[in-house]
Amino acid sequence: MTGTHTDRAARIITRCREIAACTEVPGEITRLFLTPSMQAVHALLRDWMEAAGMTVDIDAIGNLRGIRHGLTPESPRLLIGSHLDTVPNAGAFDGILGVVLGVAIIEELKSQRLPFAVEVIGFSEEEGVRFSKPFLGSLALVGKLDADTLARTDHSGISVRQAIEDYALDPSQLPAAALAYETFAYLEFHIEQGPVLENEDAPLGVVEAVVGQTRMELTFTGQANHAGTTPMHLRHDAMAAAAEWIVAVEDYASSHDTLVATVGKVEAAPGAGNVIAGRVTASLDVRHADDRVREASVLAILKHAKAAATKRGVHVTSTKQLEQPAVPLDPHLTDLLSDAAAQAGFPARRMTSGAGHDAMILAPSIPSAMLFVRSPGGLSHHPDEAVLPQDVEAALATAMEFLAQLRDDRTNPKDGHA
Ligand code: HGY
Ligand code: MN
Ligand code: MN
Repeated sequence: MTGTHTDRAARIITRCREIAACTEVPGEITRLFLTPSMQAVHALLRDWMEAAGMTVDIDAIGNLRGIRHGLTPESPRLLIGSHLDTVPNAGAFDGILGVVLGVAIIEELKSQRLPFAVEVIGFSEEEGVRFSKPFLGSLALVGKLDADTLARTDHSGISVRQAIEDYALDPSQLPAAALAYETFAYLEFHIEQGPVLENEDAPLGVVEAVVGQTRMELTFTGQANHAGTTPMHLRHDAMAAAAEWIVAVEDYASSHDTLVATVGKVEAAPGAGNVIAGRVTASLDVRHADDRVREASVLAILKHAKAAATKRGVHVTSTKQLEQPAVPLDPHLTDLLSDAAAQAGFPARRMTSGAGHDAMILAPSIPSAMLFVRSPGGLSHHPDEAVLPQDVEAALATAMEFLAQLRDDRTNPKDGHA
């Protein structure tokens, strides 16, 4: 690949925006698990990967997997990737940047021989939007897609299993989606999605750990009734109960340092302005670096829901969709990544990720590391999400340096690491 370093960064950004045009909703970026727009994304990436000499396949959960082979078919394998699905009305870089950067790394390698193969993966589902359960793509790599998960249904009653079949994939082949046994490490590039790097005017960050998260759905059940004839003291208003609770969630999290708790989705039934809401379902997302703090916070927040409901004669239930402990990333790989960033001329601060990532699913199985790229405005999960070309260039330069360090590390292992 010829051209200047700014060309290669510009090309990565252009490709992310080409992928962004593959959407279920014209005029915004919305691409959920195994929806038709993912076919167009796979076609674009397959073209770029095959042009870079990679062998490309789609596994049974819909992950796109491209391999640059090593010296032999049994060569150890470095996995680089991120996710291709989005939240509704998303930005163009969350997840996608990590996959497109992976392809750019392969292009930069040209014919350079490495003592390991490189697999670039585009996970089919990380956000958890369609089936209210995140990480379906990476869970398949570590054998954690259980029968209950395959039986989950989306809003139109289609199960995960059916969605796989509708995408012309075969659920019986899910075991074959497992990590190749020769995979020795996972590397994920991702936008920070927060304000830290921008506040410090830093292009890159090296992630040491990913905070834990609990995701739940609460249902407040009261009594629908006429908005005009029902006196206030005779109501069992599910909306008012949920509303009091949502403010209590904000108050609770605001009074506990570094805890974050969010109610991002609320649905009311029957949903008419002249009817008292009989039933309200609300999401809950609680995150903290310390699992004990997160678990205690969830219990306290559920107590607030009970109090807000009881005082109105409303009943409240909750279902857990995700209980994901905090995950430390691999110290040795993280040191190598820090060294590579410094060597490339971009000293990167170390940090914890408030966002969840596929790396937290893989890290318990294989040494994993993450590099963050600055998010201008600290904005993400929003159409104005952006990256700066010079930061993309810094990430690619760091990646090439990291591969060189990994090559040396694997050919002359220091302090027992291989
Ligand atoms: O929600 C998250 O943490 C990530 O964007 N999936
Ligand atoms: Mn996201
Ligand atoms: Mn993401």
